[in-house]
Amino acid sequence: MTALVGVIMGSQSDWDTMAAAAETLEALGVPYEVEIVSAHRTPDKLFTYAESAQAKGLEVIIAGAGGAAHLPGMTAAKTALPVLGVPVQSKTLNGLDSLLSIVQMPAGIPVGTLAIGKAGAINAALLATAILANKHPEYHTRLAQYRKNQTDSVTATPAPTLT
Ligand code: RP5
Repeated sequence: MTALVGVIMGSQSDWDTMAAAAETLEALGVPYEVEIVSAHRTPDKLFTYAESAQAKGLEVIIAGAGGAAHLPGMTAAKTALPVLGVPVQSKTLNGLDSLLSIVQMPAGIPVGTLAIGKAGAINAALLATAILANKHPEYHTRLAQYRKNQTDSVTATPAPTLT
């Protein structure tokens, strides 16, 4: 099945975080592809990826990066597709560097920026699916089921022995 969501990341070291986005898309039955695309180490690949994304059928791109996290912004600069940015939690500055690098885009080139780390990766996948649902209504149903499962999994008390 043709991928609708492209999940890209700046480095192999981002996979631990970005796998959460892939797993969430998997759970929702959204076709996706995964690739390492670095704004700094493979800049030409980034341009090619972003420029060809729409033509090959992608409808949303999730881009995760850490530190000087230029991948989401540069991807957004080279495609009109919606780009969701996930700030990866960096070792040195705990992801604040990643967050600020991604969120502070100049007016005119938007990146939808999520929370730092796995929560952001999961929410990027959910938001990507909600964007897809505007065109593919079956994803509305899957998102509703996801939320129902989540609600059902919340226990009434913090420990089974408490009532
Ligand atoms: C960024 O630099 C990547 O997104 C990654 O989060 C960070 C560190 O990369 P590695 O040195 O671990 O490959 O480009």
